[in-house]
Amino acid sequence: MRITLVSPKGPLYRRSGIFRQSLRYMPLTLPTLAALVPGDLGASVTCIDEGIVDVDVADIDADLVGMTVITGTAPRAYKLAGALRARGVTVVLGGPHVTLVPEDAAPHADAIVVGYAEDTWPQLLREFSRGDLKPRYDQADDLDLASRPLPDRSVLPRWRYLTQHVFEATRNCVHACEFCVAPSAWGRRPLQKPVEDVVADLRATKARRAVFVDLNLIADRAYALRLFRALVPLGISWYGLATVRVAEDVELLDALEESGCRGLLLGLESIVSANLASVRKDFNRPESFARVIDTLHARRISVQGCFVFGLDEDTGDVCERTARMAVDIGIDLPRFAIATPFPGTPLYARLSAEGRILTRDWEQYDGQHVVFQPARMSPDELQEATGAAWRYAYSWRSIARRLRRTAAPLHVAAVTNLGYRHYAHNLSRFYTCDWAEAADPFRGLAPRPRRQARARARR
Ligand code: B12
Ligand code: SF4
Repeated sequence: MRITLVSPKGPLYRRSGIFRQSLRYMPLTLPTLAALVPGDLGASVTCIDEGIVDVDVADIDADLVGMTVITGTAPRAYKLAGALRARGVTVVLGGPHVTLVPEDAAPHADAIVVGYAEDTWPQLLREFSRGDLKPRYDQADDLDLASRPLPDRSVLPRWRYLTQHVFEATRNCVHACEFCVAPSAWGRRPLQKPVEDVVADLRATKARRAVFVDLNLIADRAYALRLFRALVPLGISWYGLATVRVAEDVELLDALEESGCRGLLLGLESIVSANLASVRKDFNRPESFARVIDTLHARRISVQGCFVFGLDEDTGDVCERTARMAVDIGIDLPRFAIATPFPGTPLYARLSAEGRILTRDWEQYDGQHVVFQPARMSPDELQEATGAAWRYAYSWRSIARRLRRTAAPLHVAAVTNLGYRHYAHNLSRFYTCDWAEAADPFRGLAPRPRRQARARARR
Protein backbone atom coordinates (compact mmCIF):
# COMPACT_ATOMS: atom_id res chain seq x y z
CA MET A 1 0.00 0.00 0.00
CA ARG A 2 1.30 3.47 -0.89
CA ILE A 3 0.25 6.24 1.49
CA THR A 4 0.87 9.96 1.02
CA LEU A 5 0.24 12.37 3.89
CA VAL A 6 -0.26 16.03 3.07
CA SER A 7 -0.41 19.20 5.15
CA PRO A 8 -2.01 21.60 2.66
CA LYS A 9 -0.74 25.13 2.54
CA GLY A 10 -2.61 27.88 4.26
CA PRO A 11 -2.57 31.59 3.64
CA LEU A 12 0.32 31.93 6.08
CA TYR A 13 3.65 30.59 4.76
CA ARG A 14 2.64 31.15 1.18
CA ARG A 15 5.66 33.39 0.94
CA SER A 16 7.11 32.84 4.33
CA GLY A 17 10.58 33.34 5.56
CA ILE A 18 13.23 35.90 5.47
CA PHE A 19 16.48 34.87 3.75
CA ARG A 20 14.31 32.72 1.42
CA GLN A 21 14.18 29.97 4.00
CA SER A 22 11.13 28.75 5.78
CA LEU A 23 11.10 30.24 9.26
CA ARG A 24 8.97 27.60 10.85
CA TYR A 25 9.47 24.55 12.91
CA MET A 26 8.68 21.06 11.71
CA PRO A 27 4.98 20.25 12.06
CA LEU A 28 4.29 17.33 14.35
CA THR A 29 1.07 16.08 12.79
CA LEU A 30 2.57 14.24 9.79
CA PRO A 31 5.41 12.56 11.75
CA THR A 32 2.81 11.45 14.34
CA LEU A 33 0.49 9.98 11.70
CA ALA A 34 3.39 8.34 9.83
CA ALA A 35 4.53 6.58 13.02
CA LEU A 36 1.00 5.23 13.58
CA VAL A 37 0.92 3.34 10.25
CA PRO A 38 0.92 -0.36 11.26
CA GLY A 39 4.23 -1.97 10.27
CA ASP A 40 2.63 -5.25 9.23
CA LEU A 41 0.79 -3.52 6.36
CA GLY A 42 4.15 -3.10 4.60
CA ALA A 43 3.04 0.36 3.50
CA SER A 44 5.32 3.02 2.04
CA VAL A 45 4.69 6.49 3.49
CA THR A 46 5.50 9.81 1.80
CA CYS A 47 4.87 13.12 3.57
CA ILE A 48 4.38 16.50 1.93
CA ASP A 49 4.26 19.71 3.94
CA GLU A 50 2.97 22.41 1.61
CA GLY A 51 4.47 24.99 3.93
CA ILE A 52 7.78 24.14 2.24
CA VAL A 53 6.89 22.54 -1.09
CA ASP A 54 3.83 22.68 -3.34
CA VAL A 55 1.85 19.54 -4.06
CA ASP A 56 1.56 18.60 -7.71
CA VAL A 57 -1.42 16.26 -7.88
CA ALA A 58 -0.03 14.60 -11.02
CA ASP A 59 3.11 13.62 -9.09
CA ILE A 60 1.28 11.85 -6.30
CA ASP A 61 1.58 8.13 -6.74
CA ALA A 62 -0.51 6.72 -3.92
CA ASP A 63 -3.40 4.41 -3.15
CA LEU A 64 -4.50 6.58 -0.25
CA VAL A 65 -3.85 10.22 0.56
CA GLY A 66 -4.43 11.53 4.09
CA MET A 67 -4.69 15.28 4.58
CA THR A 68 -4.66 17.30 7.78
CA VAL A 69 -7.06 20.23 7.72
CA ILE A 70 -7.42 23.43 9.75
CA THR A 71 -10.13 25.90 8.80
CA GLY A 72 -7.86 28.21 6.81
CA THR A 73 -6.50 25.33 4.74
CA ALA A 74 -9.86 23.62 4.14
CA PRO A 75 -10.49 25.13 0.66
CA ARG A 76 -7.03 24.07 -0.50
CA ALA A 77 -7.49 20.59 1.00
CA TYR A 78 -10.88 20.20 -0.67
CA LYS A 79 -9.49 21.30 -4.00
CA LEU A 80 -6.62 18.80 -3.81
CA ALA A 81 -9.04 16.11 -2.63
CA GLY A 82 -11.30 16.70 -5.63
CA ALA A 83 -8.41 16.41 -8.07
CA LEU A 84 -7.06 13.26 -6.41
CA ARG A 85 -10.43 11.55 -6.21
CA ALA A 86 -11.00 12.30 -9.89
CA ARG A 87 -7.83 10.24 -10.49
CA GLY A 88 -9.21 7.37 -8.42
CA VAL A 89 -7.06 8.01 -5.33
CA THR A 90 -8.77 7.39 -1.99
CA VAL A 91 -8.78 10.54 0.15
CA VAL A 92 -8.97 10.66 3.96
CA LEU A 93 -9.37 13.97 5.77
CA GLY A 94 -8.67 14.61 9.46
CA GLY A 95 -7.53 17.33 11.85
CA PRO A 96 -9.08 20.27 13.77
CA HIS A 97 -11.46 21.52 11.06
CA VAL A 98 -12.75 18.04 10.26
CA THR A 99 -13.29 17.44 13.97
CA LEU A 100 -15.11 20.76 14.45
CA VAL A 101 -17.38 20.51 11.40
CA PRO A 102 -17.34 16.94 10.05
CA GLU A 103 -20.34 17.65 7.83
CA ASP A 104 -18.31 20.30 5.99
CA ALA A 105 -15.44 17.93 5.21
CA ALA A 106 -17.30 14.67 4.56
CA PRO A 107 -18.48 15.45 0.99
CA HIS A 108 -14.84 15.99 -0.05
CA ALA A 109 -13.44 12.70 1.21
CA ASP A 110 -13.85 8.95 0.98
CA ALA A 111 -13.43 8.85 4.74
CA ILE A 112 -13.08 11.38 7.54
CA VAL A 113 -11.39 10.95 10.89
CA VAL A 114 -12.99 12.90 13.73
CA GLY A 115 -10.89 13.64 16.83
CA TYR A 116 -7.47 12.25 17.67
CA ALA A 117 -6.43 9.35 15.49
CA GLU A 118 -4.12 7.19 17.62
CA ASP A 119 -6.58 4.29 17.38
CA THR A 120 -8.76 5.18 14.39
CA TRP A 121 -6.02 5.82 11.81
CA PRO A 122 -4.43 2.34 12.16
CA GLN A 123 -7.95 0.84 12.18
CA LEU A 124 -8.86 2.78 9.02
CA LEU A 125 -5.72 1.62 7.21
CA ARG A 126 -6.34 -2.01 8.09
CA GLU A 127 -9.93 -1.78 6.88
CA PHE A 128 -8.85 -0.01 3.71
CA SER A 129 -6.35 -2.77 2.98
CA ARG A 130 -9.23 -5.28 3.30
CA GLY A 131 -11.45 -3.21 0.97
CA ASP A 132 -13.72 -2.28 3.87
CA LEU A 133 -13.22 1.48 4.28
CA LYS A 134 -15.96 3.22 6.30
CA PRO A 135 -16.97 6.82 5.60
CA ARG A 136 -16.31 8.04 9.14
CA TYR A 137 -14.05 7.11 12.07
CA ASP A 138 -14.58 8.72 15.50
CA GLN A 139 -12.17 8.94 18.41
CA ALA A 140 -13.33 6.95 21.43
CA ASP A 141 -14.01 8.91 24.64
CA ASP A 142 -11.46 6.90 26.63
CA LEU A 143 -8.49 7.52 24.31
CA ASP A 144 -5.18 7.14 26.12
CA LEU A 145 -1.81 8.50 24.94
CA ALA A 146 0.39 6.04 26.85
CA SER A 147 2.95 3.92 25.01
CA ARG A 148 2.26 5.30 21.55
CA PRO A 149 4.98 5.14 18.89
CA LEU A 150 7.32 8.14 18.92
CA PRO A 151 6.71 10.56 16.02
CA ASP A 152 8.78 9.66 12.97
CA ARG A 153 10.47 12.98 12.18
CA SER A 154 12.53 11.44 9.37
CA VAL A 155 9.52 11.70 7.04
CA LEU A 156 10.18 15.42 6.51
CA PRO A 157 13.42 17.11 5.38
CA ARG A 158 14.79 18.52 8.61
CA TRP A 159 17.07 21.06 6.90
CA ARG A 160 14.00 22.90 5.60
CA TYR A 161 12.96 23.88 9.13
CA LEU A 162 14.34 26.04 11.87
CA THR A 163 14.12 22.98 14.09
CA GLN A 164 12.72 19.48 13.99
CA HIS A 165 12.74 19.25 17.77
CA VAL A 166 9.02 19.69 18.24
CA PHE A 167 7.29 17.71 20.98
CA GLU A 168 4.02 17.36 22.79
CA ALA A 169 3.36 16.08 26.30
CA THR A 170 -0.32 16.88 26.71
CA ARG A 171 -3.42 17.62 24.67
CA ASN A 172 -6.56 19.62 25.39
CA CYS A 173 -7.14 22.43 27.85
CA VAL A 174 -9.19 22.59 31.02
CA HIS A 175 -10.55 26.08 30.23
CA ALA A 176 -13.43 26.95 27.94
CA CYS A 177 -12.69 30.28 26.25
CA GLU A 178 -15.50 31.16 23.88
CA PHE A 179 -13.32 31.65 20.80
CA CYS A 180 -11.00 28.66 21.27
CA VAL A 181 -11.38 25.57 19.13
CA ALA A 182 -9.79 23.20 21.64
CA PRO A 183 -12.70 22.64 24.07
CA SER A 184 -15.19 22.33 21.20
CA ALA A 185 -13.08 19.99 19.13
CA TRP A 186 -11.61 17.72 21.77
CA GLY A 187 -13.35 18.46 25.08
CA ARG A 188 -11.68 19.53 28.31
CA ARG A 189 -10.38 16.20 29.63
CA PRO A 190 -6.60 16.60 29.86
CA LEU A 191 -4.79 13.95 27.84
CA GLN A 192 -1.24 13.30 28.88
CA LYS A 193 1.63 11.23 27.61
CA PRO A 194 3.43 9.51 30.47
CA VAL A 195 6.34 11.77 31.44
CA GLU A 196 8.79 8.94 30.71
CA ASP A 197 7.48 8.71 27.10
CA VAL A 198 8.13 12.43 26.63
CA VAL A 199 11.62 12.11 28.05
CA ALA A 200 12.28 9.07 25.83
CA ASP A 201 11.28 11.12 22.76
CA LEU A 202 13.56 14.00 23.81
CA ARG A 203 16.44 11.62 24.40
CA ALA A 204 15.89 9.76 21.11
CA THR A 205 16.15 12.99 19.13
CA LYS A 206 19.14 14.28 21.16
CA ALA A 207 17.39 17.63 21.32
CA ARG A 208 19.26 20.48 23.02
CA ARG A 209 16.45 22.95 22.38
CA ALA A 210 12.84 21.87 22.24
CA VAL A 211 9.50 23.38 21.28
CA PHE A 212 6.43 22.01 23.05
CA VAL A 213 3.20 22.56 21.08
CA ASP A 214 0.87 21.70 23.98
CA LEU A 215 -1.95 24.25 24.21
CA ASN A 216 -1.51 24.77 27.92
CA LEU A 217 1.35 22.93 29.57
CA ILE A 218 0.19 23.86 33.07
CA ALA A 219 -3.43 22.72 32.63
CA ASP A 220 -2.77 19.96 35.18
CA ARG A 221 -0.41 21.40 37.80
CA ALA A 222 0.69 18.05 39.25
CA TYR A 223 1.56 16.69 35.81
CA ALA A 224 3.35 19.92 34.90
CA LEU A 225 5.52 19.70 38.02
CA ARG A 226 6.41 16.08 37.25
CA LEU A 227 7.25 16.92 33.66
CA PHE A 228 9.36 19.99 34.48
CA ARG A 229 11.32 18.08 37.12
CA ALA A 230 11.96 15.23 34.68
CA LEU A 231 13.39 17.69 32.17
CA VAL A 232 16.07 18.99 34.55
CA PRO A 233 18.62 16.15 33.98
CA LEU A 234 18.33 16.61 30.19
CA GLY A 235 19.84 20.10 30.41
CA ILE A 236 17.76 21.41 27.51
CA SER A 237 16.31 24.85 26.74
CA TRP A 238 12.68 24.75 25.81
CA TYR A 239 9.76 26.90 24.68
CA GLY A 240 6.05 26.26 25.16
CA LEU A 241 2.57 27.59 25.83
CA ALA A 242 0.92 28.32 29.17
CA THR A 243 -1.53 30.72 30.78
CA VAL A 244 -0.82 33.75 32.97
CA ARG A 245 -1.63 31.58 35.97
CA VAL A 246 1.91 30.30 35.85
CA ALA A 247 3.15 33.59 37.29
CA GLU A 248 1.07 33.20 40.47
CA ASP A 249 2.64 29.90 41.47
CA VAL A 250 6.12 30.04 42.95
CA GLU A 251 6.63 26.26 43.09
CA LEU A 252 5.68 25.95 39.43
CA LEU A 253 7.90 28.91 38.52
CA ASP A 254 10.87 27.33 40.32
CA ALA A 255 10.35 24.05 38.48
CA LEU A 256 9.86 25.86 35.19
CA GLU A 257 13.05 27.84 35.52
CA GLU A 258 15.08 24.85 36.60
CA SER A 259 13.73 22.70 33.77
CA GLY A 260 15.26 25.02 31.16
CA CYS A 261 12.17 26.93 30.06
CA ARG A 262 13.40 29.97 28.13
CA GLY A 263 10.21 31.20 26.51
CA LEU A 264 6.48 31.01 26.98
CA LEU A 265 3.63 31.96 24.68
CA LEU A 266 0.81 33.48 26.73
CA GLY A 267 -2.69 34.27 25.47
CA LEU A 268 -3.18 37.66 27.11
CA GLU A 269 -6.05 38.30 24.67
CA SER A 270 -7.32 41.74 25.72
CA ILE A 271 -6.60 44.79 27.81
CA VAL A 272 -10.36 45.27 28.32
CA SER A 273 -11.59 43.34 31.37
CA ALA A 274 -15.17 43.19 30.12
CA ASN A 275 -13.96 41.36 27.00
CA LEU A 276 -12.14 38.80 29.07
CA ALA A 277 -15.24 38.16 31.17
CA SER A 278 -17.46 37.83 28.10
CA VAL A 279 -15.20 35.20 26.48
CA ARG A 280 -14.79 33.29 29.76
CA LYS A 281 -11.12 34.13 30.18
CA ASP A 282 -11.33 36.39 33.19
CA PHE A 283 -8.51 34.61 34.97
CA ASN A 284 -6.51 37.02 32.79
CA ARG A 285 -6.38 40.42 34.49
CA PRO A 286 -4.99 43.29 32.41
CA GLU A 287 -3.81 45.14 35.52
CA SER A 288 -1.46 42.25 36.31
CA PHE A 289 0.03 41.77 32.83
CA ALA A 290 3.08 43.92 33.63
CA ARG A 291 3.73 41.90 36.78
CA VAL A 292 3.43 38.62 34.86
CA ILE A 293 6.06 39.77 32.35
CA ASP A 294 8.42 40.99 35.11
CA THR A 295 8.02 37.74 37.04
CA LEU A 296 8.89 35.63 34.03
CA HIS A 297 11.74 37.91 32.98
CA ALA A 298 13.21 37.58 36.45
CA ARG A 299 13.37 33.83 35.73
CA ARG A 300 15.04 34.44 32.33
CA ILE A 301 11.88 33.39 30.53
CA SER A 302 10.92 35.54 27.55
CA VAL A 303 7.29 36.06 26.60
CA GLN A 304 5.34 35.98 23.37
CA GLY A 305 2.17 37.81 24.35
CA CYS A 306 -0.83 37.23 22.10
CA PHE A 307 -3.75 39.64 21.85
CA VAL A 308 -6.98 39.35 19.94
CA PHE A 309 -8.87 42.34 18.53
CA GLY A 310 -12.52 42.77 17.65
CA LEU A 311 -14.16 41.28 20.73
CA ASP A 312 -17.48 42.88 21.54
CA GLU A 313 -16.22 45.52 23.98
CA ASP A 314 -13.44 46.71 21.66
CA THR A 315 -13.68 50.20 20.24
CA GLY A 316 -11.58 51.66 17.42
CA ASP A 317 -8.69 52.79 19.63
CA VAL A 318 -8.13 49.46 21.39
CA CYS A 319 -5.52 48.18 18.95
CA GLU A 320 -3.28 51.19 19.38
CA ARG A 321 -3.68 51.19 23.17
CA THR A 322 -2.83 47.49 23.29
CA ALA A 323 0.25 47.84 21.12
CA ARG A 324 1.50 50.72 23.28
CA MET A 325 0.93 48.74 26.44
CA ALA A 326 2.70 45.67 24.98
CA VAL A 327 5.77 47.78 24.26
CA ASP A 328 5.60 49.66 27.58
CA ILE A 329 5.54 46.50 29.70
CA GLY A 330 8.33 44.86 27.70
CA ILE A 331 6.59 41.87 26.10
CA ASP A 332 9.43 40.28 24.15
CA LEU A 333 7.35 39.39 21.10
CA PRO A 334 3.84 40.87 20.98
CA ARG A 335 1.40 39.25 18.53
CA PHE A 336 -1.98 40.50 17.42
CA ALA A 337 -4.78 38.49 15.84
CA ILE A 338 -8.24 39.42 14.68
CA ALA A 339 -10.92 37.50 16.58
CA THR A 340 -11.89 34.55 14.42
CA PRO A 341 -15.11 32.63 14.96
CA PHE A 342 -13.88 29.21 13.85
CA PRO A 343 -16.87 27.09 12.83
CA GLY A 344 -17.81 24.66 15.57
CA THR A 345 -16.95 27.08 18.41
CA PRO A 346 -19.44 28.84 20.72
CA LEU A 347 -18.27 32.16 19.28
CA TYR A 348 -19.23 31.05 15.79
CA ALA A 349 -22.63 29.82 17.01
CA ARG A 350 -23.33 33.13 18.78
CA LEU A 351 -22.24 35.40 15.92
CA SER A 352 -24.08 33.23 13.45
CA ALA A 353 -27.28 33.46 15.53
CA GLU A 354 -26.80 37.23 15.66
CA GLY A 355 -26.43 37.36 11.86
CA ARG A 356 -22.90 38.77 12.16
CA ILE A 357 -20.88 36.24 10.13
CA LEU A 358 -19.80 38.15 7.01
CA THR A 359 -18.24 35.30 5.05
CA ARG A 360 -18.02 31.54 5.19
CA ASP A 361 -15.01 31.55 2.93
CA TRP A 362 -12.82 29.44 5.24
CA GLU A 363 -9.68 30.65 3.54
CA GLN A 364 -10.21 33.99 5.29
CA TYR A 365 -10.34 32.26 8.71
CA ASP A 366 -6.66 32.75 9.36
CA GLY A 367 -6.67 35.13 12.31
CA GLN A 368 -5.68 38.13 10.19
CA HIS A 369 -8.91 38.81 8.28
CA VAL A 370 -12.17 40.20 9.60
CA VAL A 371 -14.86 37.61 8.90
CA PHE A 372 -17.62 38.93 11.17
CA GLN A 373 -19.31 42.24 11.94
CA PRO A 374 -17.58 43.73 15.00
CA ALA A 375 -19.88 45.26 17.60
CA ARG A 376 -18.30 48.69 17.97
CA MET A 377 -16.33 49.38 14.81
CA SER A 378 -16.46 48.65 11.11
CA PRO A 379 -14.68 45.62 9.61
CA ASP A 380 -12.30 47.91 7.72
CA GLU A 381 -11.49 49.87 10.87
CA LEU A 382 -10.63 46.64 12.68
CA GLN A 383 -8.53 45.37 9.78
CA GLU A 384 -6.57 48.63 9.47
CA ALA A 385 -6.09 49.09 13.22
CA THR A 386 -4.72 45.55 13.60
CA GLY A 387 -2.14 46.23 10.89
CA ALA A 388 -1.23 49.50 12.60
CA ALA A 389 -0.74 47.70 15.93
CA TRP A 390 1.68 45.26 14.30
CA ARG A 391 3.60 48.11 12.67
CA TYR A 392 3.79 50.08 15.92
CA ALA A 393 5.02 47.11 17.95
CA TYR A 394 7.68 46.32 15.35
CA SER A 395 8.81 49.86 14.56
CA TRP A 396 12.56 50.34 15.11
CA ARG A 397 11.85 52.48 18.17
CA SER A 398 9.55 49.91 19.80
CA ILE A 399 11.98 47.09 19.06
CA ALA A 400 14.81 49.07 20.64
CA ARG A 401 12.71 49.74 23.74
CA ARG A 402 11.78 46.09 24.15
CA LEU A 403 15.30 44.82 23.49
CA ARG A 404 16.52 46.82 26.47
CA ARG A 405 14.33 44.69 28.74
CA THR A 406 14.33 41.33 26.99
CA ALA A 407 14.93 38.09 28.88
CA ALA A 408 16.33 36.38 25.80
CA PRO A 409 20.00 36.53 24.76
CA LEU A 410 20.34 39.80 22.83
CA HIS A 411 21.29 38.21 19.49
CA VAL A 412 18.30 35.84 19.67
CA ALA A 413 15.94 38.69 20.58
CA ALA A 414 17.33 40.83 17.76
CA VAL A 415 16.93 38.12 15.11
CA THR A 416 13.40 37.15 16.18
CA ASN A 417 12.37 40.81 16.29
CA LEU A 418 13.77 41.33 12.79
CA GLY A 419 11.78 38.32 11.58
CA TYR A 420 8.61 39.64 13.17
CA ARG A 421 9.30 43.15 11.86
CA HIS A 422 9.45 41.77 8.34
CA TYR A 423 6.18 39.92 8.97
CA ALA A 424 4.49 42.90 10.66
CA HIS A 425 5.27 45.21 7.77
CA ASN A 426 4.22 42.71 5.09
CA LEU A 427 1.07 41.21 6.55
CA SER A 428 -0.94 41.53 3.36
CA ARG A 429 1.69 39.53 1.47
CA PHE A 430 1.82 36.76 4.04
CA TYR A 431 -1.93 36.41 4.14
CA THR A 432 -2.75 36.67 0.45
CA CYS A 433 -4.31 33.57 -1.05
CA ASP A 434 -3.85 33.95 -4.80
CA TRP A 435 -3.39 30.19 -5.28
CA ALA A 436 -7.02 29.65 -4.42
CA GLU A 437 -8.43 32.15 -6.90
CA ALA A 438 -11.73 30.86 -8.26
CA ALA A 439 -10.97 27.43 -6.86
CA ASP A 440 -12.86 27.51 -3.62
CA PRO A 441 -16.12 25.61 -3.72
CA PHE A 442 -17.04 27.17 -0.36
CA ARG A 443 -16.73 30.78 -1.40
CA GLY A 444 -20.07 31.73 0.14
CA LEU A 445 -19.75 35.47 -0.08
CA ALA A 446 -17.35 37.25 -2.38
CA PRO A 447 -14.29 38.64 -0.56
CA ARG A 448 -14.64 42.33 0.06
CA PRO A 449 -13.31 44.06 -3.06
CA ARG A 450 -11.51 46.86 -1.23
CA ARG A 451 -9.25 44.49 0.65
CA GLN A 452 -8.46 42.37 -2.40
CA ALA A 453 -7.63 45.45 -4.42
CA ARG A 454 -5.38 46.73 -1.64
CA ALA A 455 -3.59 43.39 -1.42
CA ARG A 456 -3.05 43.31 -5.18
CA ALA A 457 -1.73 46.86 -5.17
CA ARG A 458 0.85 45.96 -2.54
CA ARG A 459 2.03 42.84 -4.37
C1 B12 B 1 1.90 23.77 16.40
C2 B12 B 1 0.76 24.58 15.87
C3 B12 B 1 1.02 25.47 14.84
C4 B12 B 1 2.40 25.61 14.25
C5 B12 B 1 2.67 24.49 13.23
C6 B12 B 1 1.47 24.17 12.39
C7 B12 B 1 1.58 22.83 11.70
N1 B12 B 1 1.33 22.81 10.42
O1 B12 B 1 1.88 21.85 12.33
C8 B12 B 1 2.35 27.04 13.68
C9 B12 B 1 2.88 27.98 14.72
C10 B12 B 1 3.14 27.24 12.42
C11 B12 B 1 0.86 27.25 13.52
C12 B12 B 1 0.31 28.19 12.69
C13 B12 B 1 -1.04 28.43 12.59
N2 B12 B 1 -2.00 27.88 13.34
CO1 B12 B 1 -1.68 26.44 14.58
N3 B12 B 1 -1.50 25.18 15.93
C14 B12 B 1 -0.54 24.45 16.39
C15 B12 B 1 -0.99 23.59 17.58
C16 B12 B 1 -0.60 24.35 18.86
C17 B12 B 1 -0.46 22.17 17.69
C18 B12 B 1 -0.65 21.32 16.43
C19 B12 B 1 0.05 20.00 16.61
O2 B12 B 1 1.13 19.80 16.13
N4 B12 B 1 -0.55 19.08 17.36
C20 B12 B 1 -0.01 17.75 17.58
C21 B12 B 1 -0.56 16.80 16.52
C22 B12 B 1 -0.05 15.40 16.72
O3 B12 B 1 -1.97 16.80 16.72
P1 B12 B 1 -3.00 17.14 15.56
O4 B12 B 1 -2.42 18.02 14.54
O5 B12 B 1 -4.28 17.55 16.15
O6 B12 B 1 -3.22 15.70 14.87
C23 B12 B 1 -3.94 14.67 15.52
C24 B12 B 1 -5.43 14.65 15.15
O7 B12 B 1 -5.99 15.94 14.93
C25 B12 B 1 -5.51 13.78 13.96
N5 B12 B 1 -5.26 14.31 12.64
C26 B12 B 1 -4.82 15.52 12.25
N6 B12 B 1 -4.72 15.57 10.91
C27 B12 B 1 -5.09 14.38 10.44
C28 B12 B 1 -5.13 13.89 9.14
C29 B12 B 1 -5.53 12.57 8.92
C30 B12 B 1 -5.55 12.05 7.54
C31 B12 B 1 -5.87 11.75 10.02
C32 B12 B 1 -6.26 10.35 9.80
C33 B12 B 1 -5.83 12.24 11.33
C34 B12 B 1 -5.44 13.56 11.51
O8 B12 B 1 -4.50 12.81 14.22
C35 B12 B 1 -3.42 13.37 14.96
C36 B12 B 1 -3.08 12.36 16.04
O9 B12 B 1 -4.16 12.18 16.92
C37 B12 B 1 -2.53 23.59 17.35
C38 B12 B 1 -3.35 23.42 18.59
C39 B12 B 1 -3.61 21.95 18.82
N7 B12 B 1 -3.33 21.48 19.96
O10 B12 B 1 -4.02 21.27 17.91
C40 B12 B 1 -2.76 24.94 16.68
C41 B12 B 1 -3.91 25.11 15.68
C42 B12 B 1 -3.96 23.90 14.78
N8 B12 B 1 -3.50 26.27 14.88
C43 B12 B 1 -4.47 27.02 14.61
C44 B12 B 1 -4.36 28.20 13.82
C45 B12 B 1 -5.61 29.06 13.70
C46 B12 B 1 -3.16 28.56 13.20
C47 B12 B 1 -2.90 29.80 12.33
C48 B12 B 1 -3.98 30.16 11.34
C49 B12 B 1 -2.62 30.95 13.30
C50 B12 B 1 -2.11 32.21 12.62
N9 B12 B 1 -2.96 33.14 12.34
O11 B12 B 1 -0.95 32.33 12.40
C51 B12 B 1 -1.60 29.42 11.63
C52 B12 B 1 -1.91 28.77 10.26
C53 B12 B 1 -0.74 28.09 9.62
C54 B12 B 1 -1.04 27.71 8.20
N10 B12 B 1 -1.01 26.43 7.88
O12 B12 B 1 -1.32 28.53 7.38
C55 B12 B 1 -5.77 26.52 15.19
C56 B12 B 1 -6.66 25.90 14.11
C57 B12 B 1 -8.09 26.27 14.31
C58 B12 B 1 -8.88 26.03 13.10
N11 B12 B 1 -10.10 25.57 13.26
O13 B12 B 1 -8.43 26.32 12.03
C59 B12 B 1 -5.29 25.55 16.28
C60 B12 B 1 -6.22 24.37 16.57
C61 B12 B 1 -5.05 26.41 17.57
C62 B12 B 1 -6.27 26.94 18.23
N12 B12 B 1 -6.54 26.64 19.47
O14 B12 B 1 -7.02 27.71 17.65
N13 B12 B 1 0.18 26.40 14.28
S1 SF4 C 1 -6.78 28.88 27.97
FE1 SF4 C 1 -6.00 28.95 25.87
S2 SF4 C 1 -6.01 26.81 25.14
FE2 SF4 C 1 -7.29 26.92 26.99
S3 SF4 C 1 -9.39 27.15 26.20
FE3 SF4 C 1 -8.57 29.21 26.63
S4 SF4 C 1 -7.65 29.92 24.69
FE4 SF4 C 1 -8.00 27.68 24.53
